[in-house]
Amino acid sequence: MTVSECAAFLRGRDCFLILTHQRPDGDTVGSAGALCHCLRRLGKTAWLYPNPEITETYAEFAAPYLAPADYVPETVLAVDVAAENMFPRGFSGKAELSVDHHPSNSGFAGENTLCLPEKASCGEIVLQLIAELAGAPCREEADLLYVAVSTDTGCFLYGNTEADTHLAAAELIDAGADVKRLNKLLFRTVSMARLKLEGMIYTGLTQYREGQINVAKITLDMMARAGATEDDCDDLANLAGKVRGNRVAITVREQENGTCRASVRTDGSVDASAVCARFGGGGHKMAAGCTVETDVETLARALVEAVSAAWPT
Ligand SMILES: [Mn+2]
Repeated sequence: MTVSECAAFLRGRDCFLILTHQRPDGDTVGSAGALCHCLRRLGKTAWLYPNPEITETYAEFAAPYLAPADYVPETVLAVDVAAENMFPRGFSGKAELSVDHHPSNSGFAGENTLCLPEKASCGEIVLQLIAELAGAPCREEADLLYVAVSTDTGCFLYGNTEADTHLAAAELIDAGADVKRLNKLLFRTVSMARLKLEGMIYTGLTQYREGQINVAKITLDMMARAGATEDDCDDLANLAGKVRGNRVAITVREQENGTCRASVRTDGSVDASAVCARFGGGGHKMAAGCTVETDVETLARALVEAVSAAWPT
């Protein structure tokens, strides 16, 4: 459906419950929160499903909108959720509407799907929806949408960042988004546990092929020694690739369930998805992953061998 069709759908309904995705990030929380706030501005009742996995960083943004336990919604919609298996833990039921930007959106909401895969963040789609519903976003919505847009683009650094992304951010700044506070909070502040964990990861970094392959290993023991939780583990897969001269970064992380999860990031010279497919995983040419029942050292060694075997001649 189009943005205006989606706006008409929302205008015709009431008593909304908005779903965010499992392991919620800034885009799903910020987009859902802003839409919730805008629906309330229109006189509607709207709440967010209390996603049990919201991390400390994003808790303050979701807090004013979390549905009370006895809330009975009439209309359930999902924001930034690609498929039903990404519905938040503890939720059972259907969603009538999907607002999303994942190219892989499964179509779980049928024709009531507003999916714009060319957008870097779902926040940009919600910004358009708000424009259609209420005009300019208010200050609260601008803050929430800035959280969405900035986090899904790694503070406007990732390859998904377009001129449109910056235009959306400019609109949000005009609407009063507190970018100074938000940028400091989201991109220039980390927990002590995260700093300690990064220190251990950098210390343990191993290099192959004159530093063109870099391998980071993260064990449960390191996590425990750093006092790190899942909230401290954003973007760990990007650390190894920061070394000058890197072409392939491999990150292997030990999981609680006895498996190891690996992520492979490349400059495109080696097909990460083909490498990970050999271990039952997959992904894209420049970013892929796999989960294997083995230990960190064994998986790291096997991946280095697989990458070497695929090295361009
Ligand atoms: Mn997103």
